[in-house]
Amino acid sequence: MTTEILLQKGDITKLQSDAIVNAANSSLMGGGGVDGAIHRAGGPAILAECMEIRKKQGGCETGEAVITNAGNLPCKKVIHTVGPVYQDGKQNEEALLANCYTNSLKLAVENSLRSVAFPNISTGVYRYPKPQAAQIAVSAVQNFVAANPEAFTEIIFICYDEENYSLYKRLLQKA
Ligand code: AR6
Repeated sequence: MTTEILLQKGDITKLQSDAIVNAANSSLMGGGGVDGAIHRAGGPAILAECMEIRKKQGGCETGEAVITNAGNLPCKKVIHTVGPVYQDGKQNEEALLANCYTNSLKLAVENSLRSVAFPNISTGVYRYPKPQAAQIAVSAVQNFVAANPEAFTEIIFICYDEENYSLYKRLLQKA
């Protein structure tokens, strides 16, 4: 069986994938952008589990991922990962951003989740240049799928803005 890598435009909170990924911050206490949208739509049960994780491990480091319930969302689980704040491209940003995708997928496998949707991590408040971020995201996911061909039925890149959507479209058409 092969994994489909799909592209969609829209709001990640509406998706019924097994897991959706949140572009969180290391406090896990919520914020703006996609993080705010997920907590608003999912309700307080997600934040309550984030606080439990904070108590246990003190938050989540950049490039790492944690998993919680999905509250009122139509997906089963939310995977929270913390993208790097883009500075000058010389602060290990590329490896850290790739880790977000890889570690989220590892966590999905560990939890037997077969479909995962990703937002465009770090490309909002964290200012990662969108063309580079798209390339890193697509490569990280393609590499994971090549190494784990049975793990997923589908992985969706969900783009909220037109620029990201057309960047991903070009990259995925080449694949
Ligand atoms: N569905 C899908 N994508 C979305 C949605 C949505 N509902 N809303 C926004 N996006 P950002 P970051 C896109 O800023 O750069 C938060 O405050 C948006 O267009 O959400 O990783 C956290 O708490 C952009 O392309 O995340 C952190 O403090 C992408 O999601 C910080 O922002 C990521 O933008 C993380 O910054």
